[in-house]
Amino acid sequence: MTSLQKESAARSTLWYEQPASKWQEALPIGNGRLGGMIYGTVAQEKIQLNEDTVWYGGPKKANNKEAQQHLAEIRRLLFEGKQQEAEHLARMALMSAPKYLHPYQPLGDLLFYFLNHNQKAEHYRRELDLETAAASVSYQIDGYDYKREYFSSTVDGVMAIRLTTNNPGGLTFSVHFMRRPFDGGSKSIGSDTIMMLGECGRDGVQFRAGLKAIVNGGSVRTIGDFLSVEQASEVTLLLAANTTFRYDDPEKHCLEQLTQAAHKSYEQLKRDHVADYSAKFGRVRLELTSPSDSAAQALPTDVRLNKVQEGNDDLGLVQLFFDFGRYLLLSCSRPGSFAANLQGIWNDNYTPPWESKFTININTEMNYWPAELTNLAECHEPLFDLIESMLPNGRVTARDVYGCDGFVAHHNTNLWGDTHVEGILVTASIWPLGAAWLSLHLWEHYRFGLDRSFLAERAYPIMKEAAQFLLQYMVEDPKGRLVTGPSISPENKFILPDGTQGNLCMGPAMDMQIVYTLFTACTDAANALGIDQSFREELATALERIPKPTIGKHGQIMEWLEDYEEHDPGHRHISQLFALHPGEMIHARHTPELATAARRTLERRLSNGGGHTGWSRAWIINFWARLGEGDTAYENVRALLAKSTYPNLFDAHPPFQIDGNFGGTAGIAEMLLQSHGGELALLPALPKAWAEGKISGLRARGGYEVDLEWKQGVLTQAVIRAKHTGTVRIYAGLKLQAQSEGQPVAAAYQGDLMELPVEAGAVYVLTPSV
Ligand code: FUC
Repeated sequence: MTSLQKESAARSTLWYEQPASKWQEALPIGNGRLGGMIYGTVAQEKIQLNEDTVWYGGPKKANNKEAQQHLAEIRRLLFEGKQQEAEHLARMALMSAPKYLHPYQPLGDLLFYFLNHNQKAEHYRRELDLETAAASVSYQIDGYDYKREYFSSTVDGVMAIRLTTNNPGGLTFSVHFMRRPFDGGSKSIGSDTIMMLGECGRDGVQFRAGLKAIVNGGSVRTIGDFLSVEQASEVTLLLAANTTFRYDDPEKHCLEQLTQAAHKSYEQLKRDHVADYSAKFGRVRLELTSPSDSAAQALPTDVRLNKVQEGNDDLGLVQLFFDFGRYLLLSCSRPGSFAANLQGIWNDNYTPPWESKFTININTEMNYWPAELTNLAECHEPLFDLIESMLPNGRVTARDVYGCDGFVAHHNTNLWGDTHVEGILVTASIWPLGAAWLSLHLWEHYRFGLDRSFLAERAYPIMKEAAQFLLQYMVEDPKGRLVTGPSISPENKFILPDGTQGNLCMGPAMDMQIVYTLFTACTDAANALGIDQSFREELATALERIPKPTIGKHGQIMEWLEDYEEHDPGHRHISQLFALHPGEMIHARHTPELATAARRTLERRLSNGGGHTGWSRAWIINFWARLGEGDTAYENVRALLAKSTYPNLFDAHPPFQIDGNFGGTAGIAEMLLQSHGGELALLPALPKAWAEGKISGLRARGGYEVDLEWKQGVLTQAVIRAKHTGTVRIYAGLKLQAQSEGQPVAAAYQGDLMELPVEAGAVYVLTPSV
């Protein structure tokens, strides 16, 4: 390794001097679909396994068919302020008591027992290299080197585990699969393969996992449930796992994958894996320069995290956390895989928190915030597949529950794309905006990439159905406004003047902001496609009649249609600021009064204990970034690391929930580049502490790729690669001049905004005017 390679390896490596003693210390690998958590224990290695379609039970067709006959009554009670009566009736009429969704489950464990490994291992190191998406463990016993490498290949569909030693014939171990509930046992296939069988309950998927050993200089055989490797110096284990969700015969598919992968050498498997992964990971590179970097890099990751918890600054750890978020997205959401659930794909629990499913009142959306911005647009694909799989169910729910056309979903969904009102939790369940918010992700994909056929064929039809539902479902309130309801402001309660508490309401702020954002997106999309004139008119009429963000008695953005007191002013959800992020109705410079109210809202939430879950803290980073408050945004990045991050850098809700990783990564990017409100904002929320640095490869709406460099807190250069011809409006807070291929490009200035004409394929270099 050259010193440059070493430095690069160190800057993007999580490493530890001890094996994982618990799951939150194990290191995640994944190929989008097949995941593993590496413990790295010397004498008894454990890899906890996941496959993204291993879900317990089956779909739930659970729409409450009696809902429609009671809807008008529930709405009337809410308009009349009869809170308790409305919730009492809604519980019975809209919800469905036993219809909670089933959980995502572990595939099982892979357990190893090594012979002659009870002596103390020396020079132990366990690491995860984010540049190559490979984990490794190395140690010495009796002066001999032992090394294990682990990666999960998207190219070959298998996990590869490579064990080597310079102790000739020094590798003797047994390995087997282990699953507790619904364990269908294992069988051997030939002398070098074992296969685990099982199913997840009566209607659930059936799964298979196969493990094949390829040894060099030793032998392999099967004994009982085990593969036994004897006196080898070099062993490659290949692991495949599949379920009946995707294949009629998952066992056959496992064996085919194993056979095909075994045709390649280990080196070839790794080369192909690294080439595929690093081409995507390497699109973005963040460098935050700090004098203490090399000292910090010499420390293991858990020690660095402890120091941040003690109050130290570590910009290298911020960069590592950012890289880790992109690594995780590439490892749990690839074209053809299932969408990233509450835990991505990594879950060791048979009854996981919130079923490790898709909570779509913030969490699943947050998972995908970094996808476009940090140049991993293809990782967004599985979410689009999930939305498409929800569509047929969502149409039935719209018709059966609300008597409306179009596409509706509530706050949770699962492997089967269920859309009904789930469970009996009044704080969360009756929230029919899930499809609307999700469908905005299709629109975002278009805004960043400007792929017209994607817009015409996939995005717009779904957005339109989500909007059609809302057009029919909304009702007129006593003031003549069009409002949603019965609904909630996830998942906060209000207090009525008479002291009654409630969740259920008409027209909560976030609902109306989502409606606004979806209706304007549909209008823009139909305009771009030159279609649906009369639908656009319908949307325009409705847009005029819906309530807009309003400032309340505390100077805050009101969370509900009435200026109620919040039951929990420090609530983790800050739904009423959807309009600030990811929405765009509130803009730091374009709508200064609303921006001030948004700031006040955040201050109130934070001073009342808000931001206590990882994802809530991550959202707060994005909010402050949008408000242009870099120092406050960074304070919250530090709080996310210090209070809500486990030793393996997984986000802590607590317990583990991956949204905070993704929301945090998006927030860091959002501090450096924004592209909402019709302009590119360069370094819009740069904290003082990030005085010098650079970032390359971020993407911006409108079809741009952007590199930025700054020194002493001031932009020194921006590079814009335009994918489309047009005019880009740029806000940098200072006057810039532009060049392309060494020639000056004339740009106009409108106030603070530079208007730069760009041509598709050209590269523009912007520097401060002298
Ligand atoms: C929402 C949040 C919780 C948790 C759950 C999965 O209900 O309010 O904090 O993140 O989703």
